Amino acid sequence: MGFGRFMTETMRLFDLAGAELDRRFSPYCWRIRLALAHKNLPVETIPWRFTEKEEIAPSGQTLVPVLVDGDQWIADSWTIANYLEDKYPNSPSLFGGPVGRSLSRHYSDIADGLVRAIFPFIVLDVLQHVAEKDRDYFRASREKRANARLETVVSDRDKRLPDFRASLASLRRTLKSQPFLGGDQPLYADYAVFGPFQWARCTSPYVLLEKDDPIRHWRDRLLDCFDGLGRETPAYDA
Ligand SMILES: N[C@@H](CCC(=O)N[C@@H](CS)C(=O)NCC(=O)O)C(=O)O
Repeated sequence: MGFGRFMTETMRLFDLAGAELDRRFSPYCWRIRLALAHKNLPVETIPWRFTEKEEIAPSGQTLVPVLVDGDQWIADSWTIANYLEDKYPNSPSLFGGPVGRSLSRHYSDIADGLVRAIFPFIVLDVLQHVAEKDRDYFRASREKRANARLETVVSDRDKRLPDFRASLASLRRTLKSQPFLGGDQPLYADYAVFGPFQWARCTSPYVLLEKDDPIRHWRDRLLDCFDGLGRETPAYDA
């Protein structure tokens, strides 16, 4: 009885955490942290470790982010972004309209590709930050994925770096002429592409982006958004 029952319950987000509870480093969770802030939706983040599968079992799958809104459990960053856009239409749009939704889908896929491209540079550094109880699982699952020892995966990263940087040319060109992918203000496309760079920043001292790279300046602008939300986690100045 009373006022409380008329108020919407705060949403909860299962958010990947490292050995330190406040090191939040999932590229996919960061998309949603920023998307929620964009929509002015308060959220309680729940630090989650790779092996805590039972905690997110009601979502019917094994990966984070998982958003809990009342009695609904929603998994997968793109599904969550669409859910937020549709469920909260009066909050600022994540996509800038229906056409923007289709274009954002493409940026979400580009961002997934960036996760795969950055993985062989930082995966051994990520291992150093994974919670103790997750380490064996993390190494085994990632070595299976890479079909190689993690030490081998990263061993030639200096040699590969110029090609990786060159592969970012179109992103760099766009961000040289406009502050965000969304234009003057960031949209979901920005948050999606930011995720992999934030993942690297939170886990690895390896300098993926040169100091004067427009992509780096854009990343830093996104770190400043929402009262510096992206800086609320331990990270490297890389
Ligand atoms: N397609 C999913 C991918 C989510 C994903 O891969 N999450 C990782 C954390 S970055 C995870 O939960 N991994 C758990 C595991 O490897 O067991 C999305 O967009 O949300």
